[in-house]
Amino acid sequence: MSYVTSNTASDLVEAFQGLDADTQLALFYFIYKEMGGAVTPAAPGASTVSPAIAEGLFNQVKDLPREEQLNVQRDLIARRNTQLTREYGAVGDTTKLLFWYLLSQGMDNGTIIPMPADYQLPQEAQQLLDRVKAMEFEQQITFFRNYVAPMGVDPNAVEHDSETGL
Ligand code: 45D
Repeated sequence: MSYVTSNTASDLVEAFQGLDADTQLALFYFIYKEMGGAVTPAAPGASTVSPAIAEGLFNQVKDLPREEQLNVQRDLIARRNTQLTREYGAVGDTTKLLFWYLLSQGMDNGTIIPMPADYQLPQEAQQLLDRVKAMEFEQQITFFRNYVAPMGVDPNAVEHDSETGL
């Protein structure tokens, strides 16, 4: 798979990755909120997405207790080696994006732990949000793919861990 990545987009990925995991989660959710109805699973390019796989991953998270739902998302960002982060790492980038989208929708319909109502986005994250808002829709999608792609653990790229059996 290959996409054109502008320097700005990859700078931005690095800037996101420089935030702590919780701030990344919060920022990502604010982005979802900003995008509003712009994203639908029928968006162009849906051909490379596997909705059933994204949903299977999502359902695993949904079935966890609330605090665990949050921890799984932190694990993905921190690239901790777990069963779920490896399953995530094995799916295509657009499927990863759909999975995150399902999570954010789950936050809105009460099946996934919501943001604290009084949460304030830190200043440096607010600036990154403004940069994303300033991008064209297509650029945003490319950026999101590049952001979610390296999350989790690529099961083909890590040694077998005898302690966890993973
Ligand atoms: O208590 O081609 C904090 C598809 C603080 C279709 C917290 C697509 C402490 C095919 C950590 C903040 C739709 C896939 C709690 C294209 C605390 C296709 C919790 C496009 C509780 C192009 C924070 C898809 C949490 C797109 C839980 C564009 C935060 C998808 C969670 C975009 C944040 C998806 C989440 C986006 C953010 C998803 C889950 C922007 C998700 C954002």
